[in-house]
Amino acid sequence: MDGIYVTAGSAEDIKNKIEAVWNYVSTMNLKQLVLTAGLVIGPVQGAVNVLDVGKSADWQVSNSNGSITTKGSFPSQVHLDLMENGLIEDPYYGDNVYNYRWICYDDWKYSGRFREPIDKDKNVKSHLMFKGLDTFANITLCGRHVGNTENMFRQYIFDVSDIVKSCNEDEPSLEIEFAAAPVVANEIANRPETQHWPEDTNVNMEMENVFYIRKEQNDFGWDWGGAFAPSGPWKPGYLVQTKDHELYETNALVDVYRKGQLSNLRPDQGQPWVVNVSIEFLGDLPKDAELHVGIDNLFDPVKLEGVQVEDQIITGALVLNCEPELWWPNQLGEQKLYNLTASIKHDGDTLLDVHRQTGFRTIYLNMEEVTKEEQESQGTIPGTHWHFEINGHPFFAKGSNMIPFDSFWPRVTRERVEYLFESARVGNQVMLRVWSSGTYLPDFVYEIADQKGLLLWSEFQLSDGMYPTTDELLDNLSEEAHYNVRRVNHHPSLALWSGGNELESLSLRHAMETVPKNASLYQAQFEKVQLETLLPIVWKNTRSISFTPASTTNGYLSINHKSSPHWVERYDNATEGEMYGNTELYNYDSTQSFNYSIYPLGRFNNEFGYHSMPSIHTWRQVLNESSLEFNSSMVHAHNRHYPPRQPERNYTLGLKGMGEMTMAVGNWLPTPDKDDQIENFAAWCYATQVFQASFYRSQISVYRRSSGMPERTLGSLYWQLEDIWQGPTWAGIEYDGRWKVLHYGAKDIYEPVIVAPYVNVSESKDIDLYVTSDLWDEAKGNATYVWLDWSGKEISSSTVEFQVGAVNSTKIAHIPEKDIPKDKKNSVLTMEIEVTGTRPNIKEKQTFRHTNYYHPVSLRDAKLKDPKIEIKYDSHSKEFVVSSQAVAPWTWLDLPDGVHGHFSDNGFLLLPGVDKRLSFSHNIGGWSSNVTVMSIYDLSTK
Ligand code: BMA
Repeated sequence: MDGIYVTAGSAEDIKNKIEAVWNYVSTMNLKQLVLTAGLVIGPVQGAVNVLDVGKSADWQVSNSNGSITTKGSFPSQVHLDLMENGLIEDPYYGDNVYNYRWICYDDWKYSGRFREPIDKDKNVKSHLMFKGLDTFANITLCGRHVGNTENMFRQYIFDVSDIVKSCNEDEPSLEIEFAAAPVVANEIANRPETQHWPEDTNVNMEMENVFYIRKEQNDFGWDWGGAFAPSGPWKPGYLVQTKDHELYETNALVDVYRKGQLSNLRPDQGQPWVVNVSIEFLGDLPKDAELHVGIDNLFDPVKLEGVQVEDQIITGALVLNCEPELWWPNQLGEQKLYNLTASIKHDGDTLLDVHRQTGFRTIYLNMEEVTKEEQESQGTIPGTHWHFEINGHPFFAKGSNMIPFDSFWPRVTRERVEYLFESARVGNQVMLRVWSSGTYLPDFVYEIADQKGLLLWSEFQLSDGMYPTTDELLDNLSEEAHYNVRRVNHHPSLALWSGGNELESLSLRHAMETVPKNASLYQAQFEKVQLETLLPIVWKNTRSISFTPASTTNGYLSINHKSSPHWVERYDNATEGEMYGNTELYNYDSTQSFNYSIYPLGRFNNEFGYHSMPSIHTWRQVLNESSLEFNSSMVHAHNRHYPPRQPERNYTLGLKGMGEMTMAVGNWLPTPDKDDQIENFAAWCYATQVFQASFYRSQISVYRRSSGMPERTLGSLYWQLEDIWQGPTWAGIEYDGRWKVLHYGAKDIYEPVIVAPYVNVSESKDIDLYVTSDLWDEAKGNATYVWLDWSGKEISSSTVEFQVGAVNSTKIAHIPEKDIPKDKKNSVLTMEIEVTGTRPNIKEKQTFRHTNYYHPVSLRDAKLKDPKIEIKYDSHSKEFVVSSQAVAPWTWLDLPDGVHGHFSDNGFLLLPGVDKRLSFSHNIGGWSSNVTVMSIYDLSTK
């Protein structure tokens, strides 16, 4: 072969394609590789003339009174441009969240001039296509009004043919004026006709009324991030010019499903696959145009029959007569992806090629009734299920909830998301919930999830509130839903469409309970949005993805695809003795954190958590040394739990949240008391993280064990995977990717087969040991559990053999309280299992190991010994080696400032006499000698 020719569209697209070519080329045994690049700006689809408005003009940003004018970028947001040009510091630094609040209360104008003339030929049709404008934009081209936008989640397309043809400017001007979103939201809220709900139905964070507008809700503040309410062209924009039969793709749906499949109904795995393709386009489609579809390595392009054309959408489907390799999520098999090309053809000419990478899988949210057979064979409590099934297999969904990666989306890079998702993947996570509100994720994020096997439970961007049911808002919402449902449907990682966050379990319930006489009105409003607006859009556009009206629900009473009502929601319509739906837990009374009776038992736990501090290294990114104190006002300024609910400066708002962390440490761990302020601060950060990790591990152990209990729990998604900024939050991964103790702790307790201790303190002090397995076949193993004193001396030891069923748990030992060593303060129970089993979709047997431990009194009260931990770096094996002289709980290797990567393990129990060897995920630099190590013993000097 002497050449590879690649055509690409956006910069992102070009980058992806270059990566793909590079991957391909690197598989070839080449002696020499000559790269030549011809960059063609303009015609990227057929001969269509496409100008990327960001790159074709020099942009300026100015505020409403013209006192600020600076260079702009596109895509971008005002804060980023001001920062780039040195007019402001990083908005995350110190208390800039308050200092820069003026930015979001001003109106901003982005103006640019196309450097080259645009085609004014009378036969040319011109459209401005904006992939995302945040949020209230007034667009002017060549001095003439183009249109307005009011939804950051939608793509807007404007026909500007007439404006372009009559434009007399040599360098045509494009101006986009963004109105201050918080001002607009308040103005809408104050209109006489605006709907309102009982107080506290809608969660107002720092700024109010965000639920009246279609903008990312956490832009107005949330309990883990500041309110910046940015504005600007946050996604690219294009000027698209077509003539004759030239076509340009504006969106495309690819739906892969089993023949006969419908959303929310169990797919029949015996049916052949169907591929449905539906392309939205600009341009005039010739009457007898054809739609062809091919999939690389599966079948050559074939012409589809029965193709339909409606408005600017062409749709056709194909039943496959071959069995492709399936796509499986992380831990459950391989992530096989296929490249699909759909072409619109006419007279033998290709008018448009559409490329999508997709995969073959069914993902089904099972909310069906628990059958008699399931009740009898598994002892499952009657009622309804609430779990996912992949390619016909129920599985335990291990994972977490995701929040936006940054308050400023344009600075989110592919590398950052790749690192984050790789952390989730190696953290043994299978599913991430794309929490609303947030935004709909960009395609590249789904792409990374496809590759890493992370299922993305996705949501419509509605959160913690009731929403207006005016035609205006519902139309706007419908457009947004239609666009996004179709845009991301081809990704095999897409797992669900949920109507939004806590809408039913919190907001609707609150409204109905607060003003009972309006209960049926509120219920009707909820159903208008969820069941009459969003559900039909999902069901009409995709057969492969299930819908649920809210993140936490009791499921449906009935569903019906053929006639209305399509969905009858169960709400609280319960039969005694039955169990339904999914659950959440937030309890900040840390005295109760390890009392299982507060843990909700249900079919799936989709949110639970407690906040902790980020590390001192992360704090250093935004605070000066004098503010590195647990209760400094600057630390408080970054603590949004609980949010101020007013936009003014508030340096004491963190008090309650800080107090909760202080009490949690005080209840369970030695209180840090170092003389040195910085050391003490670092110790506090670590201590809050240890409490957080131990609370989550306790809950995850219980929820996972419940896969083998009558509740048959099949999911645990903790709150939250990652941070949006540097602050005390529920995250397991800090803003720059640094793993907290939680992420290591979750990785361990999300291993496929685990052993864990269970003490139901509300009942007795007896200890039960259980093994829980996610494997899809029965596995066999043996366990050793040993009582030690804290110096590491053995008190007693036992072994046991066991079998554990598929996606199930089994009790392997019961230790009555009388068998716990007398000196409870000086004893720790360690347990270790070795299990032989097979991973799903892998035939070879494998050995799974897991260790865990239990101490009968808290670490605060335990008689810990000085472990005198030592750390060495072995440059031959590229491993860190730690050893101790006593049992060291939560041994923590601390990476210096700025180092990117993670250890193979961390936050573990270190036993004396053992050289624990740890590898590192990335290259190890000169910093290896700056890694420090500590454990709980080191918290207190007394
Ligand atoms: C739940 C979530 C989020 C919130 C988190 C922590 O309510 O859905 O809205 O950030 O708890 O409070």
